[in-house]
Amino acid sequence: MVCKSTMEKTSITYGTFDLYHIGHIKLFQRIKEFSSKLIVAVSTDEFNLSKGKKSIIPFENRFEIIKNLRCVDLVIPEESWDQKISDIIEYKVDNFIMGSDWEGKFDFLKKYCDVIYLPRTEGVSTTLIKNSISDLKNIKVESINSALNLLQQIRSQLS
Ligand code: C2G
Repeated sequence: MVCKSTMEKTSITYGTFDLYHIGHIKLFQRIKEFSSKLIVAVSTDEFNLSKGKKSIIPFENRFEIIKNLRCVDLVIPEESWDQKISDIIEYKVDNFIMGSDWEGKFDFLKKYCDVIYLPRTEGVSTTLIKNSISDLKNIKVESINSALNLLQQIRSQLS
């Protein structure tokens, strides 16, 4: 069997990549350190619903963002849990790579290619970003309410 050098290897990774952040780019950059080709499968909105996820950024935009990254060579839609084996065969994938929150979940793919879990980037996630946005919204609502109360107090003192 001809042993490919690192830089001739094709890697694939899957994800939603909603509210694209540094954790996603660091994953892609680390994958490209040992692969010449990076394929990214972006979860469609319909597939996300089956994952119990609703992304803020629609699929078309998430797909376009990832497609325009210098470190990404090909982007494909992820429409089901079951497409990984056929993707690995179709694209002659050497490495299936995911962040460590998926540790062990895709070991069944070891029959088809190397399976690698890379440490997640700590301190950032789409969920954390969503929570920060809703916190900001709440603070804004609270401050508007307190301003209205103050105005009403002033009005009642003036009348
Ligand atoms: N990730 C990371 N560091 C973070 C956040 C995410 O390394 N701080 C990685 C995750 O481990 C995953 C990838 O980025 O490998 C995409 O994460 P999500 O967009 O949350 O994707 P997910 O919902 O996990 O979908 O079939 C696999 C699924 O589609 C994965």
